[in-house]
Amino acid sequence: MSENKHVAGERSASLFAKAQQHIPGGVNSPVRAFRAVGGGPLFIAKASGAEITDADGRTYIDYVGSWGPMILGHAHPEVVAAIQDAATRGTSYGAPTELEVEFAEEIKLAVPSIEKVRLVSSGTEATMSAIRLARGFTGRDKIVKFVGCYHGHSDALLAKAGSGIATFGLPDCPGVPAETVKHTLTLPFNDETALELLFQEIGSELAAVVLEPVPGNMGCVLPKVEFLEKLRKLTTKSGTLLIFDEVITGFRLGRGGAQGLYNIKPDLTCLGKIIGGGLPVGAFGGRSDIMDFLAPVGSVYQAGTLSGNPLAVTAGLATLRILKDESIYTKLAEKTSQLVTSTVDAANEAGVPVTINKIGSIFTCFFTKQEVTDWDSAKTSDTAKFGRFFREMLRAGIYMAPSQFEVGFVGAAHTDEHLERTAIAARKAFKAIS
Ligand code: KE4
Repeated sequence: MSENKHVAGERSASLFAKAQQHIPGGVNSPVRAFRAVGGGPLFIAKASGAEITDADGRTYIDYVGSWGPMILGHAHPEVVAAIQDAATRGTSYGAPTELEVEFAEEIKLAVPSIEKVRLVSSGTEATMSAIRLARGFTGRDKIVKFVGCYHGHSDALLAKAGSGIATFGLPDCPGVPAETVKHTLTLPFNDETALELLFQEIGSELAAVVLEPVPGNMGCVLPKVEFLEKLRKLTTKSGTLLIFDEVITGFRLGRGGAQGLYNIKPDLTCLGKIIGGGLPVGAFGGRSDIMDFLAPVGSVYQAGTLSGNPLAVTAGLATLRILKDESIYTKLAEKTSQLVTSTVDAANEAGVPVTINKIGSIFTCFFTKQEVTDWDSAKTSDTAKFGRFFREMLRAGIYMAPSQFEVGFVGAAHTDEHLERTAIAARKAFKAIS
């Protein structure tokens, strides 16, 4: 009997039908439409702690956390109070504020490679600006990214691998002119040989290499330490800037992010998600000699009406200040290990082959028995089986990322009771799809 893929309630379903008349696909960001997992999306009415409630009044344990920002849980009392208080003093001035100085100092304190930082309003803006800055600073055009890494939707980064490693990038979607991506080269992640070959060939022509040091956008993939170390060595030698896109990992894998964990110092770092505390904030920062190429000091132009918005910075600042208690990260890692162990046990009990990658409080359950170390191995996952698992978990009140190639997030508000309920749901879900 074919499964009814729709899990969402009537109110979500009717809102989705209405939304599609006004908004492309009924959503303001594609992944939210549930197209990778089938059925229609839940329309969320409210959230608190580790739980979200949909338009039909059903509550779920949330492992998406707004795709990473909600590390402290939804509607954290201190963050909400700070926003409410700030709002009484106006919501935007378009002028510098003391808050932005305090925020910059907090970021620099946590991420020592950042000597100067510029705020923007999204991760996309952060990476797009960092690429322009790297090109302006080096006077070079070519950049390198890695297959399976996503850095937001700016044109130069919407490139897919050309045939062979040293050929020009190809547009990854319509609307991106070939000229815009012809300087974007794409390599396989975790592949030192490919890296060495490219740098031998054209290292001196490369403005920057940008990567997610711990990729989350092909699902959670762990870097080989020697790959990161080789990358740092080759970029330093060739005068190429190393850009860490830590939009997911920044303040997620610890206050120092992935660079703190792996002890690699990039030239520029991009941040987002957590630093906004749930409001729109992105940032890019790094060496002063590079950052001072930015207008108005230097001539690389970059700007933004709501950059450093006082309300968003207030939410971010409140969040970062709470995260100064680094015991939070130890507890997050413990909870994540507990969740992963129970998931593996459930899968084994049902005889469903899975590979789970985790680090800190992010994880992905790949529906493949292969080790997942890059995009080629990630895409061996059975996405249809993942979709069935996703819907079984949703029916059981567990809200996971609606794509096999995303990460799940454990937050400070997830309790042992949440983890136990999730383990019970997983045991039933794996049995149902086995
Ligand atoms: P935003 O422009 O969405 O704030 O950030 C883009 C971005 C940059 N770098 C990394 C490593 C990212 O993961 C992202 C955005 N992440 C996606 C999901 N993995 C956000 C969800 C969405 O696109 O709706």
